[in-house]
Amino acid sequence: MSERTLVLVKPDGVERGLVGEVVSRIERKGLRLAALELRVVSRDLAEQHYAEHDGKPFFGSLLDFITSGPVVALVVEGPRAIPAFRQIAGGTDPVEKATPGSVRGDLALETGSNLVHGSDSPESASREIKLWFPNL
Ligand code: DAT
Ligand code: MG
Repeated sequence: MSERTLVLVKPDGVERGLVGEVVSRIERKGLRLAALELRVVSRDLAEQHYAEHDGKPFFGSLLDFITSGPVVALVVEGPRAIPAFRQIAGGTDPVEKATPGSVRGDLALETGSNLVHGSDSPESASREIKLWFPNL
């Protein structure tokens, strides 16, 4: 059964020219692109996207970071797309938690700038896809 997940190539990934790298890994895994768009992120969208982290010590710097430059937003679909992309992304901390072979494990150094976002559950995916692509 197919499912959909919301993926972001964050501002560090766009700035470093890694959009193709991330899209390539998604496609080579066998997942499909249902939407792809370069977007400037408003403070309001950033706050809604990361609402679950409101109140945490890193919330302010997280919003600053995700609004610091354009992102590429994608809807990715396929069987088990949500965990499949989380595996492609790797763990949140690119050094301690992300395995070699993952985007973060291979290409990122810091938790604050870890290149990609992927929805973490069907509920999150549904909420995030509505937020980023209300017409999809
Ligand atoms: P993930 O992006 O792996 O789903 P998350 O949802 O827990 O991780 O956190 C969202 C983002 O917030 C994460 O990609 C980077 C940042 N972040 C999380 N924990 C952090 C921390 N302890 N210090 C700084 N930034 C953090
Ligand atoms: Mg998360």
